[in-house]
This record gives sequence, C-alpha cells and structure tokens, in this order.
Amino acid sequence: MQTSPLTCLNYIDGQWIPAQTKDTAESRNPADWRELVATFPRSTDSDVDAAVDAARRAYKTWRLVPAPARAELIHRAGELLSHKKEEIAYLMSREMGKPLSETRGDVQEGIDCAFYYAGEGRRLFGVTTPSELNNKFAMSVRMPVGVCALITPWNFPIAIPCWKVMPALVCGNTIILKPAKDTPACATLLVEIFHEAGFPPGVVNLVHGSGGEVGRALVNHPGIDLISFTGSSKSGAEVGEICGRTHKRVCLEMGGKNAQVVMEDADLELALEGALWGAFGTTGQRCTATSRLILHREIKAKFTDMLLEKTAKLRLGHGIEPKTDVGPLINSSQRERVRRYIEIAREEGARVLIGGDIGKEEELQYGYFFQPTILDEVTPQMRVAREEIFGPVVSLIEVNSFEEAIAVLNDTPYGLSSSVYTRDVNRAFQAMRDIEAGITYINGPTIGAEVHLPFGGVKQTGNGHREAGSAVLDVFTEWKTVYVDFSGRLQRAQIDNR
Ligand code: UN1
Repeated sequence: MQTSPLTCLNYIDGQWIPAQTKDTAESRNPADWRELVATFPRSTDSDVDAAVDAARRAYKTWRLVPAPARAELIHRAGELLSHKKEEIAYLMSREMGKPLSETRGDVQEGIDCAFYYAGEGRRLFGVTTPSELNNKFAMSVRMPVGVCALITPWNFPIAIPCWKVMPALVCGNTIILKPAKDTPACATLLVEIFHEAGFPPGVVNLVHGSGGEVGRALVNHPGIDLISFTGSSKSGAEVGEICGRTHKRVCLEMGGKNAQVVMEDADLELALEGALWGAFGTTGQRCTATSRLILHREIKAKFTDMLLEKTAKLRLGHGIEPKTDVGPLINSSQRERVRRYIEIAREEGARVLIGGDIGKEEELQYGYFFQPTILDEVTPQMRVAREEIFGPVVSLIEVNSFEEAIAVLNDTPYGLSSSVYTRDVNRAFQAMRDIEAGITYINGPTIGAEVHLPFGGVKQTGNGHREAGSAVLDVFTEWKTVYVDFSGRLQRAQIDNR
C-alpha cells in the first residue's frame, strides 16, 4: 500500500503536468495532520485555459464516436477501478478520514456507476412522436452539450466524480474535473484510471486548485458549456448566479437538513440502527446525513435512552483501524464550524446529552476528531434545527402526531433526503406523498442512495435537476427535435391539416 506522499499533477490533453506557476499545495491526513498524503498543483486561470482548449479540440471528434464505443472505455475504467478498489480505499481513508468499510463503499459506488453508464451507451434512448401531418416523421434525439466542468466535493472523492464524469462522457461530452482541495490524491488515482482505460487526449482533463480560483475560472470561462457542482449552498449560489449571467447550463447539488421520523408504532431497534448510521456514518459529513430525529412523544424517552447507550460505544479513530466507527472531520475549519454550532445550540437552549466536544483521547490529538453529539430539547426554530452542520451532530425534536412529524420534517429550507419509521402502510404512503424532499426512505436511514436511481433535492438543495440514474441524461444532453418530411411538397403545420 502506498504510504509515501504522492505528487499529484494536472492532467491536460493526455499529459500529466504541473501548474504553469509550479505552485503547489498540500493534502494531509485529517486523522493525523503530521502525515503528508500528497502535494498537488495550485492552478490558476492559465491552467484552466489550457484544459478548456484541450477539451474543446477533443470534443470535435469525441462527440462523433458512437455511444457504444464511448461506453466500452467506461466499462474498462470500471474494471480497472474494481482491480484497484483496495488500494484506492486505503488512500481515501488516509486522505479523507472515513473508515475502510466506507471508503470501500465509496469506490464500489464508482464501479457500479461505471457499469451502469457503460450500459447506457447502448440505450441513450430518444423518442418518436407522431406528426400531425401525413408523410412526415418526428423524433427527439439526445445530443451532447459540449465541454463540461465538474466541480466535486471531498466527502465522496471517488463516487461523486464518477456520478458526473461517467454519464457526461457516455453522452459525448468532454470534461474538466476540478476535485476538492482536500482530496486531490483520490482524484488523481481516478484520472489515472481514465488514462489507462484509453480515453483520447483532451476528453478527460483534471485541474487541481485550492482557494476557489480554479472553480471561479471554470464557471466564468466562455469555452465551457455546462457546470455540474456538488458542494455547499453558499458556493452553489455563487456558481448559479454566474451561470445565470453567462447563460451556462448548470446542475447544482447542495445542502440538506435531513430528518428521520420515528413513530410510536415503529420497530425501535431498526430505527435505532438507522439513526446511528444516518447521523454518524461518514462523521455526519454527507449531504444526506440525518441531522434531525423527529420522535413521537410516546417513544421519545425510550428511544433516546437506546440511542445514548449505543452512541457512547461508538469508537472514534483513524479510518484504517478496523475498530474505528467514526473517523475525523475533514479539516480544522470544519471542526471549528461544528464546535461553533454546539455553542449556538447551548445559547439557544438546547441540551447536549452526549458529546459536544473534540476527541479527547491521546491517540486523537493530531486529528480533527469530534465526538458524536446528541442535542435534546431542540425546537424547529433553532438554528441547529435549520442549518446544515455537516458533522456528527443530531438534534432530537419531539412531536405529538404523524401530521406534526411531517410538518416539522418539511419545515426547512432544504429538501434532499428523509426517512420515516412506521409499521403502518397508510402512513408510509402518506409520507411518500407529503414529504417535500427528493428522496424518501421508509424504514431505512436517510443515507445510502444507489447510483441507478435519481438523486437530488427540492427547495434550496438544488436547482431542479437530478443526478444519477437515467435522470442525469437530461443534464448532460440537449434534446434535438427532428422532423423529416418525405411528402415532397411544402406541408404547413397547424394549417394544411385542418
Ligand atoms: C453526498 O452526501 O454528498 O446517499 C452524497 C448517500 C450516498 C451519496 C451521498 N450514496 O449516502
């Protein structure tokens, strides 16, 4: 397994190259900041220009490669990814901090994604529709959009880039990947796989950066046709604003304030496992993480006791240690943000039942650890109940009825994931209908989306698009409507057939 620091480079037009300024930045292990995981280029506008030039040139021919042939390369990338699953999972645990079971899952999501979109190469279905005129044929076909900039976060450093890169490529687009500054090494291993799979130069490009300069250059660049962004609501709003001004196609996937409802008729053991996984899996750093537990009055005391008992047993630690349940937060500013939210919760009158502080043990002193935290006596108006924290913090909110539970669940600016634990089939269907979220789980936690189903949210979570599944084809293709008139004469729609 790789342990010496990796030297990451940009990948432009099929070549591995440093930033033109030769500037670099560092990626360190969040569980032990003394460990340097990688150095990576601190790129600027001129590196982005070079990548856009390469991607534009490659687009001219890549769009004409038959989709099944494009898909074969994606299939090959999927095979390579599965051969390297263990190596990448180890590196990801060191670079991003989550436990090996989770980093293996992250890579597996990338593999699943490859095989799903490789299959899409032999579908990419269009639609035929009858024309209102005789001897005229009408159809709609999918066309690529052009050069796509894909801006990805650090919490799923393989899966999320795959969600974007693979469908973009199968649709005939060329891409520039801009990975998060916290996980440049994972992105580098992924792009090495695309290189080895044999994509022509310029089809896949990688530009590293830190501090927002590369992201801004991509979003403002006139040579880019589409931005697909996953990250914070604050950055997403900025991206959306610029794309609005420059008329760029944009897909935004942002925050969540996801809730799990536990009704009085629920299987409490099952709901408990779901709550622990949803709230503390990935140290709460998923946009789908459970950050509110909406508990029916009748089971609240019992469920809270059960939750406290299990939470107290969760082991904080390094991702590569098999006994670790919860890894560190990604960096110091994220830990500071979580710490600040605990202060806010206290000021607002919430009670910290467990956790609420940084990891205290000796072996945790060089990492950004934060204890799994449960806040009680939270009301829906409090900031901790409304704002995305992105850490291992869950708020308990008590309700008196199913209707109140759904109303509280919906009372947030976000609408990504949601979950209801109940044995009542009528409530299950009512929840499915009334919850304002892109994803609803019945008797399952709020996390764990699968790549072949649409992923995304309503309200301030997104801008109306969906990723994953076949839904993302509407992001990465433009519909072209084609009429073929074989009557040999001018036929006037709306006139000659009346
Ligand atoms: C994210 O949190 O940014 O639903 C994506 C899940 C994952 C994807 C989450 N498969 O948990």
